[in-house]
Amino acid sequence: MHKTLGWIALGALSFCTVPVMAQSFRVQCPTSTITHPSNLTNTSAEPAYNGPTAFTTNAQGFVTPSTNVNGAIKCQQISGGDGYATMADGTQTFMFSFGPLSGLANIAAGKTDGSVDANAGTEFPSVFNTVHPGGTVLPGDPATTDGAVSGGNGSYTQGNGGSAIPTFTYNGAVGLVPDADCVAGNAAATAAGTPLPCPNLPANGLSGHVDPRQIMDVGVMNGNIPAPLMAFDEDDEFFLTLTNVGMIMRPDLFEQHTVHFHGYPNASSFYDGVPDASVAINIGGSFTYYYLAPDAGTYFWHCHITPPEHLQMGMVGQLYVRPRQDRVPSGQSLYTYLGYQNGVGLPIGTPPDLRTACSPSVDILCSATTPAVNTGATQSVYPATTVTGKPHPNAGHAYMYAYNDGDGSTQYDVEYPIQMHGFDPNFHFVGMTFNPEAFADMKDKYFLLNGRSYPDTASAGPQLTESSDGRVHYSQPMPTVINIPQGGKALLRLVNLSVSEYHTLASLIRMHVIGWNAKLLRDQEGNNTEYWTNSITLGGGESLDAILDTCQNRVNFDNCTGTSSTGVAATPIPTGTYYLYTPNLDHLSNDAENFGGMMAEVHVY
Ligand SMILES: [Cu+2]
Repeated sequence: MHKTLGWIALGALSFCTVPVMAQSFRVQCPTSTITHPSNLTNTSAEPAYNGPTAFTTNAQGFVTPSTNVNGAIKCQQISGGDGYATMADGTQTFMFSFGPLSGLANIAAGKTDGSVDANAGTEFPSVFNTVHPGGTVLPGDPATTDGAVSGGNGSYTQGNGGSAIPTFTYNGAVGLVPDADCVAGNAAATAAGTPLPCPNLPANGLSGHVDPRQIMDVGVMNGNIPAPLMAFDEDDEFFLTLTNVGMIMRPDLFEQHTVHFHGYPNASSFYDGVPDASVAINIGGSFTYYYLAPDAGTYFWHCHITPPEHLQMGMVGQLYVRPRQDRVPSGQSLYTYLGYQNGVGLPIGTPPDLRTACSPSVDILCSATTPAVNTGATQSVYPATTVTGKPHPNAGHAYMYAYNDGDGSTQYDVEYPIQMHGFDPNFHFVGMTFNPEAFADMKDKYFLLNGRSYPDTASAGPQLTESSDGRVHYSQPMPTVINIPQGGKALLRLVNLSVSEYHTLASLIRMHVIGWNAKLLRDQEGNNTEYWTNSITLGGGESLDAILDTCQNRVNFDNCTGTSSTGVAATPIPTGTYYLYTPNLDHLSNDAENFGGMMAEVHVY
């Protein structure tokens, strides 16, 4: 009797449990949200900043924007899994790693450095939500390898200087396809006059449904170091889909992965990526993280599963938010237009924006206080040529800044995200070969800038690695060749993501340090606390913004002309190759080679 009851109870339980739901890959990139309603703004373009967003309370009692919607929607898809990278001594190293699943053509084209369109895999919905054209260029392999187009895996060159790298243009979400079942079901129901099985399906059939075959074709062994760059703008909403494709070299492991935006003002702690406090992503599943972008600055991100292991193995990436000040209309005052000064200045008659009306008397947590002095700096566009007649790489583009400085002090001509990093090849070897890994024994032997050591840092374009699947992958897409037009300024967005080491970088061109840990260096009185130095040192988990200024005795923030009050003329430094390098000599090596390591070329042209 007792036994029978038990079986009945078990049977009842089995009715109560939810059906076994297979995990599946999905992707999410809305074209309209409450914050960015498509009837009020083009969500696929960054609008000029014309004052703070005005809000109204809708019929349901929610606060919604009514006019002046700022920012846009950005989307990105990444894989979590494994892969290989090539070190400067020729060694191929196994990694646990993230790889790109959007913006692949941009990344292959080298749009990961100082260019204004260096958005890498971060895309507007209009780009992200496009279906691969298919045809002869199949959606899988060509996106990350040259095998399927060039007809073989033997013909490729390191860097993008060779002709063997195929041309492809697809920057959308890998795997995104119309939901065929829903499309067919709706068509049949419409013909039969019965209720639609998928009533909310858009006309194009896209509902976040993906073809898992395409995801796996591209995502497996797709590892990049650094992990995919994420770059978006203050006021944006960011939808980031992580797709865990598993680690094909470690079938014994069922590692989850997460995305943790380090030091970032998250929309919700649910998206923080700390697995014991929020959610982690299993193999075979996708998850879309959601972020707002309230504060400009240089951040970074990493996986938060067993951090010493997954970070050491390569799951570390770069992240930055461009400031609202970039979008001030040309000719307007940087000091007044953003609504600093509690409503004085700015778009006529509008109240200050509470995010940027940074009055120390009312808000001591604001990220960029109003400058103490109105320098009269105004927004403009980069000229066609520099003072020495060199073509400006961003000619015609609006001036860009690291922060909402109000005085132009963080303006730059080109920007380079640089990850300072290193790893222990022994740890990576045992990570591939099923041996127990001793965290305490970690000792870095390779020292990297953006996943490469010298001389590989100096080769332009993405670097490729042939992995154990016999295919060629873009393993290290970001070069660290810093090209500065003579008299101009390069913003270095520096982060140290090493698990085990402090790192120091030195430069003969003075570094103007203007931000630290995603905060403008300025006191509460509005005085700049920036400084000039020839070397910076960061611990693991720190970021720093330094401007390499190729103008000596600079007077004007936006060109290398003029004379100081003491009669010293601003003068561009000579053209030539300079170096950004570590003065720690044991970090100027590639494992057993006693040269290489953490060094990059700075080309002043
Ligand atoms: Cu991980």
